Amino acid sequence: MRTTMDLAGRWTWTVDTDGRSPVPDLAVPLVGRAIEAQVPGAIHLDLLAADLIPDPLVDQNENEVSWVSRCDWRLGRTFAAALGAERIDLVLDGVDTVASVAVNGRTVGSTRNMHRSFRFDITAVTAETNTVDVRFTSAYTEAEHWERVLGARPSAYPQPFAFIRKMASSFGWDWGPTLPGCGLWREVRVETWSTARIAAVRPLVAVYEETGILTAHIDLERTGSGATLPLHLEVEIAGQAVHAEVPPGEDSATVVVAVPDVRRWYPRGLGEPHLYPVAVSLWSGKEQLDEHCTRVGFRTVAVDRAPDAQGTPFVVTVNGRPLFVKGVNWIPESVFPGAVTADRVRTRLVQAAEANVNLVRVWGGGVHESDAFYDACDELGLLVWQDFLFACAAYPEEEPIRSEVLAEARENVVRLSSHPSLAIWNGNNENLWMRLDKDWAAQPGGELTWGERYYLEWLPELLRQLDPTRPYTEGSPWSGSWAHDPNDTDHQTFHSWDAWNEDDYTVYRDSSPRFVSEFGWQGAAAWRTLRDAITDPELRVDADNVRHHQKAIDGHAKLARNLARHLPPTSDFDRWHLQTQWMQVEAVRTGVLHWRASWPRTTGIIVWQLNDLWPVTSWSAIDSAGRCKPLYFALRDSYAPRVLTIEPGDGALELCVVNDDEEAWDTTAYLARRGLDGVTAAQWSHPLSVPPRSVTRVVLPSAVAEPSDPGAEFLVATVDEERALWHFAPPGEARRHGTPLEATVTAVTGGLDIGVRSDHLARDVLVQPDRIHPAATVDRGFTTVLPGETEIFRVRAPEPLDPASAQAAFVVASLRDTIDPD
Ligand code: BMA
Repeated sequence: MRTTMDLAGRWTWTVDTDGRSPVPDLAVPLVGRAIEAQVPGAIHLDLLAADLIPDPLVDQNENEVSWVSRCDWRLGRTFAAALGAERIDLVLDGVDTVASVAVNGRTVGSTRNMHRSFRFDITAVTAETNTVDVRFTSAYTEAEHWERVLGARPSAYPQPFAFIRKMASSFGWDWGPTLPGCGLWREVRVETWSTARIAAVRPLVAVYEETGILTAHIDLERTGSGATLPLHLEVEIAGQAVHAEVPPGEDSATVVVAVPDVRRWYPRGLGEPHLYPVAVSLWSGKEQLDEHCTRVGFRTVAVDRAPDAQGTPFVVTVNGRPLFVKGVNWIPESVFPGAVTADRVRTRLVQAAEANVNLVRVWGGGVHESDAFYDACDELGLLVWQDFLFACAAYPEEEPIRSEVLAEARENVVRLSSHPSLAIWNGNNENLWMRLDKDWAAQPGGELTWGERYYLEWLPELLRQLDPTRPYTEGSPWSGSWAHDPNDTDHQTFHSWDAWNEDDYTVYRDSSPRFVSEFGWQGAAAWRTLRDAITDPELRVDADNVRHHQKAIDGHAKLARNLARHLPPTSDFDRWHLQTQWMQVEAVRTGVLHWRASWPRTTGIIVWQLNDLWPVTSWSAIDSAGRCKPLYFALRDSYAPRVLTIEPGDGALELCVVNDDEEAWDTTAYLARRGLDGVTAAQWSHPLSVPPRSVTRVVLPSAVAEPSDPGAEFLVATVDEERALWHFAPPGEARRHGTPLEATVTAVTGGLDIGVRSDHLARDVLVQPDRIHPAATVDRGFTTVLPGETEIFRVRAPEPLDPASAQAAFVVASLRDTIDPD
């Protein structure tokens, strides 16, 4: 039977002194020094733990540690091996990135692709005690070499990430620092085996009414003596075992199992994500040689792109049922890929699921996500859209890049094929669009290859061979062909970025793209997260350290310009901080609700972005410390199965009642136009019968929809538990009144309940729990308190909280508190 010895844990780094490494003069000389390493891990983290560099994520230390990325490094350890098996393999699930690997001083293999795994036969060089030595060449040395050889070409960023198969965003992005590192970022082990082993299992599923069909494609590897033996495979699922003989000389087999009365896997909102364990075992006579355990889920998935009268839709359909995609874009959880644990990934995905998300898009500047990521999505009923790893640049189609791309794609298509959550493969992020929109052809290097054949030929062909069960889209955005602009609101997927970059969020309401696979708005990270990342005694909006934690070109200026459209300017940090978070909520909520109300023309939204990989002002809903920004709660509420929104229709306000549920919604809508002091100026009610998975729009009569005094009135719609508000005036122009918020703080088990009451409308009250305690959380974001009502914010923490702590500045604050008195 194959045995495995885990080589995770303690290893040792030394800087490679072959002359290229720009080793700085440190207080403790680096050359010759042994530095403790953790595997899986990353060079920066180990240097930090050894106190050899400052925290790269604090202040502007990113710049100070840039030498680390330019050095060559050696990573080694010793290991004992049990001899006797026919084969001993060193298996590396992830090498970041350019390395040569030696065992007992003999080179056994080399790597130049972080997105592949490697298996090196070390039988001939292995003794009872051994050394393994991994010599990393700086990623820059490799990338700049191929950039010179193949020719520089257009890119959205100055770094050479398109010339090396390494997580693009480790070179920096418009939300991330430039810290490309090296290391063994996934598991490492020694495997010993004889006769044969299971090399790969590719279980594809189909479902016909009540019957699930599992087709398991199994690849074997044999030793020299195993080549002449007949072997035997067993595939077990749902209490059935199906057998297959593998004659001598053959090294693959396909086993088909029918599962009657199958329980299907459904994504969130459609049903339960039912999973079936599958065990594949390999035998030689009565001797078991190997076993591979996995899980599958029976479901069909398709994207309906049949042209219609309005253009080309993009309808994700699971088990034959079309669904409205409530998605989030996912970026790597750390700029140091080896630092991402299974627990961390799971926590984040649970947060997504609790925010009513039903699809996570793994963006192409990151990685093919981990088994832990996909296991969690399978269990949580989250669909996954996985990009192939290309983003925002022209990529060379020449060698050695092409072979590496195809090898990594082949391996990951097989590795991820068992996961029912994996619903869509996507060719790239924005490259087809940028080719046209940024006029790449006219730029230096524009005459060179740029990646089109990956997206339009090679990757779809590879999927046809290895996994025809899942839909493929050539790019995001993509309109289906060059006949239309790749980013066309009438055809397939659309990225909505003009609003953030140039216009205003209100323009979201001007169109209803068929499927919005990216849109978003920046907002500051939680206060505590920024406070921990910036050591200035006081946080100031314009401080260099604060600006360093903003990576978008002109990011602060865009924030200021966008805020100025809705609020009087402020230079006070705490006010600015709350205002950016408020604006992020307003913008994203406006887009989400408008596009949900545009169903069935618009069939999905993927908000940019769920998570962050360092403390930064970015588009994320959850910051790098795992703290929920107010956007998180707005997303949860606007992704709820049933929502209301008041939208400016054709000359009149409309109430849109969105019912993304199995049941019809038979009810009554109550509308009231009220004064900020609560007095009702007009009211109206209307019976509703909203069929399942549909939207009903009701034009509101002018009596409720038209204010007599816009600065002093608001509109509220109530349908059962749901509520929607419409403010007739921007927050800076609403009538002021003297009454302050009344906050009643009560100590309860696990934290504090903060009841907020107001005699007048208190627009957008926010409780910031991290200003009370670093680990405190709250159950809601910006909440408007209606006149005379009380809203409870539940603050929870791992230790008792002093009610007086809630009195500190900006723990409880409303938007109004950020606007300077006239
Ligand atoms: C899109 C994404 C990312 C980027 C984001 C925000 O272009 O694909 O590349 O981070 O917008 O600008």
